[in-house]
Amino acid sequence: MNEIEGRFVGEGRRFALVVSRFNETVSERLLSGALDALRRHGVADDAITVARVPGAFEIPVIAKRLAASGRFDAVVGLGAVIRGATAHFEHVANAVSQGLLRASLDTEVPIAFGVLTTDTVEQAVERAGAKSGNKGFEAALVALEMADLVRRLPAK
Ligand code: INI
Repeated sequence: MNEIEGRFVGEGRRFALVVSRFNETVSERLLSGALDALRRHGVADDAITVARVPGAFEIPVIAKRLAASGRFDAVVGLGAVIRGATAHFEHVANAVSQGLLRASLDTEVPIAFGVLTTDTVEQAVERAGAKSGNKGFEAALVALEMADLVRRLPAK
């Protein structure tokens, strides 16, 4: 049996993080969590690029462009879409999740989904390091694992 699984290897790897400014307090905490995860696993600071976009809706186009550049092993989208704050919650939440999936499939570069979709600001804060972990940290771990997994796959 041949099992393939990615490890959390950061040395020599390059990552791009796309962060939305909307709900900035939460997004910045997600970014801190993601940077913490990458640094703890040996990713060098000069191997990390952070791109900021206005809102979560804008994350996919920039994530796709960065992924397509060939300069990154994986990309992470970070943001918070909060139902209480918008009537078009469903549209923004669907757009960012579908957009990131498509960008990842189109480029074949792993793109981790570090976007919170919650009913309230309190729930978002809880998931951004306050009470229920940090989704930014978790998404960066996924990016590390997927980047390593891709390298272990057979060549096309
Ligand atoms: N963008 C977010 O990142 N989170 C939100 O909760 C949100 N709300 O509430 O509307 C939001 N809207 C802006 C959207 O992402 C776009 O920036 C905007 O529609 C312009 O394209």
